[in-house]
Amino acid sequence: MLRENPQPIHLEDYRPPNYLIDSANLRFELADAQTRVHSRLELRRNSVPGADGGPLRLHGESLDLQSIYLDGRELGPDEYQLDEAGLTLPDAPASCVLETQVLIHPDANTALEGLYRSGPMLCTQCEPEGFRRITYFIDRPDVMARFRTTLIGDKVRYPVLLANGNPAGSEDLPGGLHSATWDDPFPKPSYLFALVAGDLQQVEDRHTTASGRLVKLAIHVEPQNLDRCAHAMLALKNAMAWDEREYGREYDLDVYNIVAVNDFNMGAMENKGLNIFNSKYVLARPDTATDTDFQGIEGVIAHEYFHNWTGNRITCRDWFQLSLKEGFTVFRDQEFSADMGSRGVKRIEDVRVLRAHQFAEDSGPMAHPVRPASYIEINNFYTVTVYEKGAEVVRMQRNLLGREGFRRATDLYFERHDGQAVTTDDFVQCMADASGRDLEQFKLWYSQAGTPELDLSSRFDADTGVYQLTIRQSCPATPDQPHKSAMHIPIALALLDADGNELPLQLEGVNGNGPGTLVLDLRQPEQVFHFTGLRAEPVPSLLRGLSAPVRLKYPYSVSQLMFLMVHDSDGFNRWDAAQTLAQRVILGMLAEPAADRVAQVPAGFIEVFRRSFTSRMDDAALWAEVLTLPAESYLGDQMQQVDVDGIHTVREAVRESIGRSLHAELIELVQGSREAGPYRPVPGDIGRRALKNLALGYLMAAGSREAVDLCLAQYHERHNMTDVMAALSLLVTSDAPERDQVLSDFEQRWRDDPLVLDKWFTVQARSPRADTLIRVEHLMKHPAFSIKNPNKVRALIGAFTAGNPVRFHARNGSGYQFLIDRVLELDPLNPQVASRMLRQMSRWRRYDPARQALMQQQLQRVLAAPKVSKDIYEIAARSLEET
Ligand code: B3K
Ligand code: ZN
Repeated sequence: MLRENPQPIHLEDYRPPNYLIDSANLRFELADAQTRVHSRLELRRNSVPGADGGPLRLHGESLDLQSIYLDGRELGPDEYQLDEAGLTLPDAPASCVLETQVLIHPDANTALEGLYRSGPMLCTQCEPEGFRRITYFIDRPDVMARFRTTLIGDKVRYPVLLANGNPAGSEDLPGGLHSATWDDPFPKPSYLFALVAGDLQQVEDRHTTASGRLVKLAIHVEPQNLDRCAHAMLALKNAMAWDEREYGREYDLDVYNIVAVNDFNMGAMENKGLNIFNSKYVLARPDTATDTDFQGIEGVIAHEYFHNWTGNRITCRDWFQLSLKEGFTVFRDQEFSADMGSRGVKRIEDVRVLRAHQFAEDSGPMAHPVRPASYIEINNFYTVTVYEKGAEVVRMQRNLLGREGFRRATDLYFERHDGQAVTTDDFVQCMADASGRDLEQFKLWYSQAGTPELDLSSRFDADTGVYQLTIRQSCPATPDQPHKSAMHIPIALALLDADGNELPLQLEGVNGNGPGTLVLDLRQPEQVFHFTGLRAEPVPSLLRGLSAPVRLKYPYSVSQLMFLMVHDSDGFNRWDAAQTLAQRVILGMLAEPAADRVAQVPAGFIEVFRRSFTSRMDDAALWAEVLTLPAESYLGDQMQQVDVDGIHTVREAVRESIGRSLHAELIELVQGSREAGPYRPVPGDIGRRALKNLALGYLMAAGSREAVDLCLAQYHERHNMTDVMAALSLLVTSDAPERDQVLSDFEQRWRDDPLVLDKWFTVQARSPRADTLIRVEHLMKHPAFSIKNPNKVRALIGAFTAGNPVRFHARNGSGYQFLIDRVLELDPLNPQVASRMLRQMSRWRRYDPARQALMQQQLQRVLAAPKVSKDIYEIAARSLEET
């Protein structure tokens, strides 16, 4: 907590560490209230150029130092200096052994960083800078040590004792204690350290790697959850096989342990050989988890597994390079999920997140490059830009190099940098060296913030058969970057004939382009491309699969959009055309006087929906995406000034209109898609359920009693949680007299199940009904709610502030006040979660003057509060900075 304004740390100030740690020998005497940590570090002065020659400095925070020995001799208080951030030894020799003993207090640790208690277990979270809350250490990722860890604890309280690496012995000790030792042969940074101790049971399996190594896999959970691990285990095995096949990467230890905990600040953590997971991303049974949950588990299990190579074997030199591991690993998990399920739909889901959250971040006060240049609190930079835009930047390199070229480049990366802590430049260098391509200009994607905009125009000359495409690029200013340079942007496109066939592409000056997709290299602010040999004017299918994270403007006509929506051979672009069309309809209506709006849903638009709902059921999942209207927050983002209420009203009117006009077709679709047979989270079934529940949503929007009955039937049938939640959330937002009854039925049924009850909190917090805030405040007093549990905070408070624009932005400012009250309440307990919640206010300049004033006032409260964390200070200060 702060006394004066904290100062930023800059990438340009990076210096190599002046000491390295070769080995770390740790011994934990575990107890919930107080744990004693013995540490023995072998240190040596770093001789690389640039490392400064200053004294040995170790990080340490909130540690109660008991003793300190240097090369076997106990140091007196005048031989070292202690401050609130660490320990300095002015006279340490060039090579030495440092032994310390500290006391730490897991039970009192509400920040969930370092060693803390979650229900029946002790566990850790060290990334990025949590290890310094466990013991004194040089806690930065470019200091990689070999760790050996011994855990000692009560046999009954902590029957299971886990740490990184391979098991290296265990024994019974007097006094009801036992111990286990773990040895990790791979040098690693301290952020990858982990331990878990508790009363857990495990689901076991095994995997034999391509080269024949047998790996024991185990998922450790509280006993009541043993029947919810099968999906996570399957995902892990699939991920292991996929990484061997797609990247030639094998697992390298004898065991792979996963532990599910209920109190966790984010999704999961890739600690070497001992992943710790938010239980939300492990536990699933058909009656407790939705299709989205099943897919989330598959993706996150894979993500953490993939980190073993992209993050652990090769790690980041410093935290500015975070996207080196996160961007690449997100790209890898996206591709894995695409291979396991429906590729087109996966891309749509990923782009939806990118556009809704990353584009928004990139155009607001928190905009930063994929490789940030400075930060106050690094925890604030685990962002959609570092993760999702970072993944897009890797994807573009794959697009530029092609599949095989990219594989050669990643092979080179793994070979060249194994065991090292490196930078994003090192990564791009491997891409360039393996392919012979010049990627210097491409590197701007890492250092330049903001979403580039492409302005396209075309001209067809019927006489010569030449189609001319002009592309202009620009990028809006972002904080600290008023002027932008032209980027290297891969643009995938196809030209379609009147039947939707891809035409042969002959790009002037380039040989050998066949039919299909061509990737253009845009490097200049403006470039003109000529396609020759065309008989008629084609319809361009542009930026296929979103080949670059940019905004695209092209003057499509409504009929061209309708054509692409149905005929584009690129499924992603079919969806994109539908989104553009829906956006035009909704924003067009919004521009009309309010009184005339409802009647104006264009008939043609409804017709497209009718045809789509009734004709194209071959790829239901894709059609469910195509027929979903853009989200309110995304629509708001397209406006000069967000009209919160207008968007909600018009979007609902369009939904109502679809529901009313297509009543018969939708009823038929819903009735024809009833569940038969056991639940399976496979693409075909997921798609069918998605389309059915979308149809049900349109029917409910039209207020039909038949729809209410269908929802009630689906809810009470309880075939699977996807259908139950779809029905429940529709009923909750409706005026159906049964709504409270259904809500309390759900509550009774699941009152002892924290993950399922989170869903119950969320549906209520998201309801656009007028009394939602009152309900949310009331729910905060529910016995199952706790502000100390991040999942509960996200499920209730986060769902309201981030998932309910029309109520959060209530004209009287009550939503803003509620959020800041919660942020200030949370900050002393858990600054990371408080800071995440606060981000919702950062884009206050996008709203009307009255709302701006209210939000500004609330943000000021954060800066005026007597003691706040660096985390929330940085968000509030940046949000309020003059532009
Ligand atoms: N690497 C962790 C994130 C740690 C976040 C710390 N605030 C999870 C992941 O990306 O896999
Ligand atoms: Zn990650």
